[in-house]
Amino acid sequence: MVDVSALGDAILKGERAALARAITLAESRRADHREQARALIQHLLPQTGKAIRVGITGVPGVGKSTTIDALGTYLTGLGHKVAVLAVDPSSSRSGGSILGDKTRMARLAVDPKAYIRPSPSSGTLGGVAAKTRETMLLCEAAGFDVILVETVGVGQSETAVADLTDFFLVLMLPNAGDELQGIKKGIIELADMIAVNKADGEGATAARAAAAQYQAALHILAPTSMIWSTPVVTISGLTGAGLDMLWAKIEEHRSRFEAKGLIAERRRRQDVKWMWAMLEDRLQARLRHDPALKARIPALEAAVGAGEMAPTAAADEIARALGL
Ligand SMILES: Nc1nc2c(ncn2[C@@H]2O[C@H](COP(=O)(O)OP(=O)(O)O)[C@@H](O)[C@H]2O)c(=O)[nH]1
Ligand SMILES: [Mg+2]
Repeated sequence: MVDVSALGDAILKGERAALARAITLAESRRADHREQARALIQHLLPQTGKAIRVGITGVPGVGKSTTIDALGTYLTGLGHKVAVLAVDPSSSRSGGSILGDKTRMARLAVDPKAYIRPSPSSGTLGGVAAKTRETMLLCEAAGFDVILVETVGVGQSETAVADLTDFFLVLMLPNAGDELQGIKKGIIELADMIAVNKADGEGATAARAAAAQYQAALHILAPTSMIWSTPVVTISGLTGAGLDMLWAKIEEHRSRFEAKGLIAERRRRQDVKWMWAMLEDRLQARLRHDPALKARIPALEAAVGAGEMAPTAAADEIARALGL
């Protein structure tokens, strides 16, 4: 049994081992561990929420890890404490997470002011994102004031990460011709900023051309906001060029939105979404794991499928079994 208040105090003091232990509890498959993690997070809740939460996405190879390493190092140099988390719903299948190779984050991995945590490996995107959200809160309690959440463009993971963060950064490759084809309208709408990476050496000219094209595409696709129009910048994660400008933009967004209370509003909206997402996850888990239901559902499904039972009647029976 974990002493929640002792563990909480150790986290608030910034003890790494305590933070790692708490995150392990939150990620555990055991219900009693997760219950303890929840109690701990509830206990620490007043000390959370003070970080800038930034989501970062882009196709594999665009340079997310390289950029996070450079950006994170730049930020710890400014005195920030930086936590790097990941949402990678494929990690349980592939056996490795997108943060698995710390070689791409060689500087940050040994930086005492940074903390890198790979994606939890669990079945559902909802489950992975919920755990990452708890990890984020624990990192905030431990004093990390910048949270970078990396995700790859698979399924709905971008939406999940946008729902975790205050600012959503989309990295793009310079060869815009192909890339523009691949732009999903939804991603552009989620983006608070687009950064064309690899704007160095031979790639610099192509990156600038791509940025101009994305800028034009944004005029057509992006929703207009009174206080923010999605900037398009060029960066090099490799050389670090443009990362100071990129961070300045993120801070500008932060101060503009904060002044109007819009960061707090975005987070409250996210919290309500999370409440429902977690409830749906638990209902789904009940549906899948309740022994009586598990035994009964195939027969109900078959009966409805064969036209022998009305869908309403079957839904009623399942709802009754769930106590609804
Ligand atoms: N020239 C150049 N190469 C880069 C840059 N950023 C990343 N790369 C290279 O692109 C490849 C993929 O980078 P990585 O950070 O692993 O991409 P990720 O899959 O998005 O995390 C690696 O070979 C990097 O060295 C950059 O800014 N400029
Ligand atoms: Mg990577």
